Amino acid sequence: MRDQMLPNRSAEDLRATDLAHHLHPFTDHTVLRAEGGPRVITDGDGVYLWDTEGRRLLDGMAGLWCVNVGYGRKELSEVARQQMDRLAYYNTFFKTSHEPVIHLAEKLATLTPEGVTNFLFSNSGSEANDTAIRLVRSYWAAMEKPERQVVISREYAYHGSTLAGASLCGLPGMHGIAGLPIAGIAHATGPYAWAAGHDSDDPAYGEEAADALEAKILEIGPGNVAAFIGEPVMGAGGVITPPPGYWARVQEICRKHDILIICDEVICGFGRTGEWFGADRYEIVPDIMCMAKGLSSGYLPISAVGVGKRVADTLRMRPGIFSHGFTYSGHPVAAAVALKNINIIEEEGLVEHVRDIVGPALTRRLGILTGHPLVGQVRGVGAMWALELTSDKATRAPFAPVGSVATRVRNLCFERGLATRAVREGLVFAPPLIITEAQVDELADILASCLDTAAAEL
Ligand code: PXG
Repeated sequence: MRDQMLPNRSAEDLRATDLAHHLHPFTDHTVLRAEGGPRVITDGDGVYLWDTEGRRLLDGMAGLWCVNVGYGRKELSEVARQQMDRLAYYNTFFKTSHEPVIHLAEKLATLTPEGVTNFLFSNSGSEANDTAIRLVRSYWAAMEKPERQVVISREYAYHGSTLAGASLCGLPGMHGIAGLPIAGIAHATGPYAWAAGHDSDDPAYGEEAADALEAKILEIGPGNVAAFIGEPVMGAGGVITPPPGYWARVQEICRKHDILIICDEVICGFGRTGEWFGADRYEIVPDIMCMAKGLSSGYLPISAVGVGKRVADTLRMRPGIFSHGFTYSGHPVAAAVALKNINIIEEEGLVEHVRDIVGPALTRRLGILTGHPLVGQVRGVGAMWALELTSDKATRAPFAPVGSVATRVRNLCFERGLATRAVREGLVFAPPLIITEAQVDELADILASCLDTAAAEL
């Protein structure tokens, strides 16, 4: 089958050609060249990937936190083919629509938290977050409070890589390009218990971490703040779980100062936390919620911004145009695939599978590693987990240079058949939601053996 699509070329040829012509995201190309080029992935099935050397990898990251239903779903390719044959493209501008986007919006309204019943579509999480910023600012302009412009994000947040998305990020590397962050974005201290010297289940810390948001609001002046944006659980920043009481207190603070809440569900949405959305898990009532990744399980690019009544009414009930949108907003093929993907999640009970099987299995198997000499903390929820490595469990000191041991463990994992990501001095896991208990065992066994090897090398 593959031979019909792509010329058959050697692994070496593919790597050399990639080095010659392909600029990669988030990559040091001097390192890539020194290492002889990228690993080239050719196939995926279930939770497994294969590369050009024929090596099998258990995908501990569901691609980039997105392949929720796993690889190789013929139902999705079939729907895409049928929709392409029927109507490959039409836009949703200028008073037109099409069936897939209508069905998808209707379906999302049945899944999202109460009050979120209207949806704007785009193609990526970054575009969804850009859309959210423009929405909240235009909401406040419609309310005749145009001075409410600032969007408050947090340290360690990841919200994307467009100019606005990168500005919202709370990761210093994301602001390394001139002009970033853009105006009107601020960052509060994030709820990172490990770095603050607390247990991740310490309720006193939950309150303290939320109060950091209020301090930032007061510094800026509540009358200048449009919205707070947060991932229910921070993903790319290192699976930073909110301490108990954190989201309740954050919402209390936002309500007190009349600040809109944007929930970035790009990673947490569609079952990852063992609920449909992180908002369900942490009882968040969002004004706006941004979805991507698991919306289509990464089979095609699509994102959605769910808009609660308060903001939606300013668009729906007032004359005037919200000058925003993309050629591919609500692309019919992507929308059809997203809808089918949601059907699969429902029919196979994947949200319940994460809640009842995957979450408990990861809690058990990764939890044991807390006793490992290199491991300082294991934390997570549902199917998103992190291990913090440390050279000293009492002081929580990282190794020198920071990240060196996590990177070594990551490299060993790939060699032994497990795809994972190193974040600072930690490792993160977010496997496809279809992972079985036996496959969780396989993941944990490989990880444990790599930690042992790294510990022995030190
Ligand atoms: N919000 C969140 C919470 C994300 O995790 C985005 C927005 C942006 O989505 P797009 O589709 O524009 O990439 C993300 C993306 C990593 C990694 O290495 C994580 C993401 C993207 C790329 C790499 O962990 N998250």
